Amino acid sequence: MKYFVIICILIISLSGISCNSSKITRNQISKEPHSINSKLLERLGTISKAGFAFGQQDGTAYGLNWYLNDGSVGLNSDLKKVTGKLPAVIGFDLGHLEHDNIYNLDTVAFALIKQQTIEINRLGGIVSYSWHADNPVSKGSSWDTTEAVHDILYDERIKNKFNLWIERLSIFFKSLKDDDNQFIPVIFRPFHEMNGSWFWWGKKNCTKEDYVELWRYTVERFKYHGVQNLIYAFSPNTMNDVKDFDDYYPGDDYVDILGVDIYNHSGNTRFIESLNMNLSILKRKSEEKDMPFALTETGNMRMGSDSSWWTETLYPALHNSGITWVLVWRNARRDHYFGTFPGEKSAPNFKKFTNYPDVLMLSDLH
Ligand code: BMA
Repeated sequence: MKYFVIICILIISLSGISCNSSKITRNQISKEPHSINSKLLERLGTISKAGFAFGQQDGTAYGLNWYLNDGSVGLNSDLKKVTGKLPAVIGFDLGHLEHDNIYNLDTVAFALIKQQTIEINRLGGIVSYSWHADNPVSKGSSWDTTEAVHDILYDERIKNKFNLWIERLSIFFKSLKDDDNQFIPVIFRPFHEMNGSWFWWGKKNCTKEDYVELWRYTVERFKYHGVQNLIYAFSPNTMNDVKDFDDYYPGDDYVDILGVDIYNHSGNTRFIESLNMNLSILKRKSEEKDMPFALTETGNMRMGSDSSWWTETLYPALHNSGITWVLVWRNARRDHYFGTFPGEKSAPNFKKFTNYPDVLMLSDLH
């Protein structure tokens, strides 16, 4: 009997192995114990136990009154000028890399993005890439809502163009190596805010099924080009309910991290309500799927007249929420900034916020 049981177990486990090996998914690959990506995922898990990492889009590339496109001055940021500390997460956008351009859509040089990615990784920070890709059909921007997703999937000419775009991004991703010649794991957050209709991959501009297919196709294409260092983040815009997540979710085999983009555009009360509701959806999903979750974009356009926003509005909603990081959008101009900067009204309050023990800047990650 004992031997019979052992033989049964062997047969079951062997059949399991053969099943799995015929369909090893990307997500399983990223979670292999020694893979580079699993190390970053593990780190993200550890971070959320201590608090949440704080980040800014383009934060080390430019700020109010300064612009760094040669990389010679090292890492600086408006937030560092205010607090003495660099952010723990830096977001960059890859829009226009699909055309092999030198600069992205916000005139940040890809050479600088690469150089700073390497440097941020060396210092123990985290890099997250979004992709405001142009519309492959109309040749307009991401905000050109001419239908394109269906064509990428089913029109050979557009598909070939998109394949070339993915190939160009692949070359960039594969060039991200550390001092030991190992690939640097980065977060990649394509086709974001799909439950809104402002991008060509958004709600009214393609079917849900085509959106999911586009995501999966993109992941497969990167795999085809041998890209191994991407951690995929799926992030809708503020969700009305869980349907906004479920309708577009590409599946656990194609996603590593869950996120949401929520801005303080409709006042603090609405913002806090949305955050609470949305983060509780993500928390439930993250527990079910065993994936980290993050507030992948946020910001308040009215910080100048709401100078205690950081500690009185943002912090109470994020404290103990379980998120791994929060990323505020870029400091582009005086009428378009989402972090603070020296002399800005909320700067002292931001400094107070970053002194809270669970708000983690780069130097707090160790
Ligand atoms: C938007 C704005 C744009 C920018 C885009 C991509 O939210 O900041 O000015 O081009 O993000 O970074």
